[in-house]
Amino acid sequence: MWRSALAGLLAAGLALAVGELVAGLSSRLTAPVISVGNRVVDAVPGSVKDFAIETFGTNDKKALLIGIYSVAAVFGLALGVIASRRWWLGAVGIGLFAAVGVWAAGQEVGAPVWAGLPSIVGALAGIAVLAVLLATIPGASHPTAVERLGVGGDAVEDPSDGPFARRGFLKASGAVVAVGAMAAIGGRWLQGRFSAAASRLAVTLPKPKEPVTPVPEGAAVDLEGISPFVTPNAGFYRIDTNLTVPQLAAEDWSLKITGMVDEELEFSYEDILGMDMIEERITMTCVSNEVGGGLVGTAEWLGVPLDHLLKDRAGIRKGADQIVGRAFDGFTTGFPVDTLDGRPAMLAVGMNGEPLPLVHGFPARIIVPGLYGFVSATKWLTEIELTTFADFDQYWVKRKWSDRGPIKTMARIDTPKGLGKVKAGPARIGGVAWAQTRGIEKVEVKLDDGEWTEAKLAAEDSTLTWRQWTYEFDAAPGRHQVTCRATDATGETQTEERAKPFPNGASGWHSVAFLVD
Ligand SMILES: Nc1nc2c(c(=O)[nH]1)N[C@H]1C(S)=C(S)[C@@H](COP(=O)(O)O)O[C@H]1N2
Ligand SMILES: [Mo]
Repeated sequence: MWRSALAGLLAAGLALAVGELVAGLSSRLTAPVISVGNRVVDAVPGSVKDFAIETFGTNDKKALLIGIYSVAAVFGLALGVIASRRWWLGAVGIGLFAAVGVWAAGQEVGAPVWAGLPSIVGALAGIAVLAVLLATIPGASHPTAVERLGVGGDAVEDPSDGPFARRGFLKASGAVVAVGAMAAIGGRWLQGRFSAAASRLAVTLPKPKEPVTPVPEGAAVDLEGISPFVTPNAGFYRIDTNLTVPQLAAEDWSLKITGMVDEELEFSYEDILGMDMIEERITMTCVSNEVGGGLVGTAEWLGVPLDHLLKDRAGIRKGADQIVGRAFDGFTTGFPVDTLDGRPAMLAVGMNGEPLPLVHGFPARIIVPGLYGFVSATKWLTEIELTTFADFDQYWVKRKWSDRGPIKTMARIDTPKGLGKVKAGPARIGGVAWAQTRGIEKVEVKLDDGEWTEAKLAAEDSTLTWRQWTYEFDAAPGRHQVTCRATDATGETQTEERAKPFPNGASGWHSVAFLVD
């Protein structure tokens, strides 16, 4: 029985591995596991996305893939057992398995009619392997055809006969594992050919008309554990719906501006790099960021103002109230035309002095100060459409999230960390606060059940970036709790009321417990 189960597991594994290999043959094909994962991401309601981010952080995608592999493994084990009674049921099972893959692949954005090929070829390989392995298990049902190939069957009577006979199960299994591993590794390697990394490396960014102002003196506090004022690209949070990073070469990319405009336009990457560039430090925030969470970061973005592209070049027609960003991966965003109020919203091509990293949207994305990423920050952008809120619901609005995304005022404690240790005596607490486009006026801190006291604000960079703060106190031994809250420059203090990220961003005060000794 364990051999039958193992045979099923190996057949399922080989089917997936061959699927990877076939997917490596064309940039228009997607490996079955990835397609199925993409459909899961599409289908889950916003609350589950929230849960996934909360539980697995930015490992949510790895967790999903592990989940899919686990389901496939259990399915394979069960199938092996069933197939050892009636082998053709095993074949039907693998066929059903493949049907899911074919369907999932067909749903990929821009899927060709032959999108199901990796699943179909994978399934045929899986069925063949299942048949061969079953033939090496005494008493297991298997197609008589494999016997004619000299595998199993009568040969089982004689251990020395035929390459796969009798105790040959282990040999055959070993061979399947080896072939499967080669197919999977080879497939991943072939898929790597479609990477846009080379295209990105070849890019030389133009200089902005005026270089970004340096971070003002006193805006970045010297305190261990506080977030660096400018977040390095490698440490910048990544949130999107993709299991694999969309690969879009600059040479193949273009940006269309369509819809309610005076003139529809299309620009190549060269065209964009030839335009006047601005460079601005802007703090981005994800709507899924929990109170105290890390889905926020500040970068120096280089790009062309949306004002230039949409107002000077295309011309926004009267009546248009929504700017929709459409991405290569099928994702969409939408934000009010009114947001173009002079703030440096841009089509960004550079991040912290480099071409946009692939995970952050190479070749180009939108950045709008003051709006959560899910309504504005379209990565791998291919089209900007002018339309109305009445006419179009963007990706997350279809999933019941808010259709407006102003960033809520928030203060976060960076140091000490939760249950962190602090030495008794003079000590410093520190963190960041943000209220993009409004600015931070005040951060207050409360120790245990004490009074609210004002923290020391670092110098302000701009209203578009976060502001660091510190608080000095005399740490007495024992366990303590610190809570913080920010007041924005309109005079509004962030609410204590706890809200989950769904549907328009988390609220509440961040608290951290720490130990003094
Ligand atoms: N094409 C595409 N763009 C996208 C998304 C996406 O899923 N697909 N996610 C958005 C969300 S929810 C956020 S918070 C930001 C995150 O940008 P980052 O990964 O560069 O930090 O990208 C936005 N742009
Ligand atoms: Mo987000």
